Formats: sequence, structure tokens, C-alpha cells
Amino acid sequence: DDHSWSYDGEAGPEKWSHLGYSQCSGQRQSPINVVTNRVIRRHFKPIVFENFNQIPEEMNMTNNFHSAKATLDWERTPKISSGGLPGEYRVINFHFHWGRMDYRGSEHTIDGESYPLEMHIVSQNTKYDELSEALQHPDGLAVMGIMFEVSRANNRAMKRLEPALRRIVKGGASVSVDEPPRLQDLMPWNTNDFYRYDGSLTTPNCNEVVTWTIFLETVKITQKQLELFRALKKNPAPIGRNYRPPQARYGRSVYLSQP
Ligand code: B30
Ligand code: ZN
Repeated sequence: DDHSWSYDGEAGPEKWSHLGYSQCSGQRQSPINVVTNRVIRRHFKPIVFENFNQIPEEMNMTNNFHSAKATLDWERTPKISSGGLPGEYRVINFHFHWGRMDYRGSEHTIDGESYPLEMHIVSQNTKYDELSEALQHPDGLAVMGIMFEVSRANNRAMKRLEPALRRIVKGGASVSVDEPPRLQDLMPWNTNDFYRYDGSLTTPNCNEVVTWTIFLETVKITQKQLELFRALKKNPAPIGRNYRPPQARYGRSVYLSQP
């Protein structure tokens, strides 16, 4: 899972489409900047979360050279549906995007403002058996984006990831999380207020298959926890930053759902 693309220099985001990832120059790309006075208000039903309050049987944290990614094993697979989603989706992983400084890091921006960390919970439409198949259909994936803010308050769920993050500093490293948190505890309380738009994977091949949900409520993280992400390396340099800049909207609608 080492890559020819990167986040700066000759293989940076502006070059992805020229490196053979032609979909990265499409007209349904992610992330975007959400302009709050241009969003369309729409009352989607609440997103229905199934099995999000479960402790995973197993959680593995991997440094895949471009992010820290958690893969999970469950007794009952967490799923999301309703909430205007075009199907039922099962969670397949979560991972993070960050920067070198607190004023950058998130992929999505709100009125031009970045957050220091953005978590993506990636789900696959249950009508597709394989990820490779889901990546070929416009309703293939649903990703929920969660923004983090630095606070001195202790984030207990994130605390459970700390030992694993310390052990995956090296690119390619993968470890088991001893006491995995509930997915629910990594998420905001209020999941009824969210932005919604049609977009893509934010990394090559940039497949235009993602229904995006960005929650308005943020989650807190300590400075120390944030530094654990910044310490992760590809070989031998730090990953440093792993956010793609906002992409053009090309007339797409961005919805705000608030009950
Ligand atoms: S994101 O949430 O838009 N950042 C994928 C899923 C979600 C996002 C980005 C990518 C994805 O499934 N990519 C294809 C599989 N990847 C595996 C991976 O996640 O680690 C293979 C790859 O990219 O070539 Cu490195
Ligand atoms: Zn992501």
C-alpha cells in the first residue's frame, strides 16, 4: 500500500490527474469548502445508526504511509441508513487527515476555516459485496466526516487509540488496539445536524462514488493526542500533512440538514 502520489511536490494533489489518476480532475471531487450562506436547507430524516454502541471484537491500526487507518472486526457490523442516504451502508474503516500546524489539517473547510484533524468513517453500500465493485458505482460509498478541535478536556475514546498510535510511527506498521473504543464514542453527540453533498474519494483514484456527510458538531482532542498523528512517518520523513485542498464545486448542491 505504498503510493506514487503524495501531498506535496512533484506528485502532489495538483499533479494527481497527470500521474494517471484521471478521475482526480473530475467534476464531483472532494473535499470542498462549505459556504454556509449558500447551503440549501433540507430536512433529511435522521441517519439511522445500527451497532455503533458496540465494543469491536478487534481493531487494527495501520500506518499505510498516507494515514492512520483503523480496520475492525465485529460481532454485529455497524451500519448506517436513512438520513437521505441512497442505500444501506456497512462500516469498513475509519482514518484521519491532519496537518503540521493547528490551523490546517482538515480536508473539508467551512467558510474557508480548517480544523486540525478530520476523521472519516468509511461505509460501503451493502448491495455491493466487494470494495472494488462499490468503487465503480456512484452510490458505492458513504463517508462521514468528523471535525476535531483542540481542547484541554480529556477525550477518553481517543485515549484508547494512543498506545496504538505510538506503535505505528513507522510506515507500514500495523498493531492491534488493546482496548478498542466504541465507534459512537469517537463521534459527536448530535448527528442530526449535517452537511450533505455528492463527492469522491479524497485520495487517488479519486473515484466519484461517495455520498458525503459532514457533522456540524465537532469532537475534542488534546494537543498531545494531535501530536501523535503528526509524529507518524512514511519512510523516513514524517507524513507531515495528508489533506487534499478543497476542490471546485462545479454547480453541485450542498445541503444542510437540521431538524
Ligand atoms: S476518503 O474517506 O475519501 N479519504 C478510500 C476510502 C475513503 C477515502 C479514500 C480512499 C479507499 O477505499 N481507497 C481505495 C483503497 N485503498 C486502500 C487504502 O485506504 O489505503 C487503496 C489505495 O489507497 O490505493 Cu492507500
Ligand atoms: Zn479520508
